[in-house]
Amino acid sequence: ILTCLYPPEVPRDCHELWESSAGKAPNGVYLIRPADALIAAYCAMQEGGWTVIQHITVNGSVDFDRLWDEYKVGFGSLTGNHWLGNEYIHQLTSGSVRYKLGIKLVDEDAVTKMGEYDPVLVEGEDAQYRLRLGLYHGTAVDALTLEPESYLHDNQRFTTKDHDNDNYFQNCARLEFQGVAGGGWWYDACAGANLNRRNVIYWQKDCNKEHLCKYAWMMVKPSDMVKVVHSDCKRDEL
Ligand SMILES: [Ca+2]
Repeated sequence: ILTCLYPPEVPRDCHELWESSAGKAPNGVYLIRPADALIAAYCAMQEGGWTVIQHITVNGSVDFDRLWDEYKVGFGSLTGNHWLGNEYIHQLTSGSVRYKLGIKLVDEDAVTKMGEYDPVLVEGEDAQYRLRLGLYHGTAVDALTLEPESYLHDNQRFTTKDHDNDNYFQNCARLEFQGVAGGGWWYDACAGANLNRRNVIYWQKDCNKEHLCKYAWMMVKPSDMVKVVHSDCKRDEL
């Protein structure tokens, strides 16, 4: 059991860590190795171990109006508001294991809404970290693959204030609301959802300037649709 608390190899993601600890690992910051490089990530260990790729608190102190290279490698505090990094999100979702994307939204009355896209793939930097999403289910509205407001985020490339890859004649990441720019996002022309605008967490009718949300999280973990390869630690247990 001790070897399971200290697995011999760095886990690929939080789910593998959850598995190798028999579900006992607590929430917190862990070292993971999605590809070649070791990175630190926040693990939300409920429901099988989610690797948190984004967390924002409305009007928090972390600035999300950042450059391409900052979104590439991540910014903020892993225990608080942060972006894990497009390169690592790409590494996590583009391996041999199928991943899903989890969205968690909490409004000012502490009402929580959830959603999942299965599968999720964020393509590489050569494809401007294009977002590819599968089927949705959840209690929140599907704000990324439906387009009731003519904004479709699925299949869009990532845009930052210094890299305009969106479908608008201006740069969506530079458009301000009450003096705050939108931040990096998979914009269309521009948004039916944007979890990186610091003063208004936006998710169609669930979170907007009339119905304020206080917190949002984006998380990934292997899809239930695939059999996960067990670590050495898990085999020892069996
Ligand atoms: Ca544009």
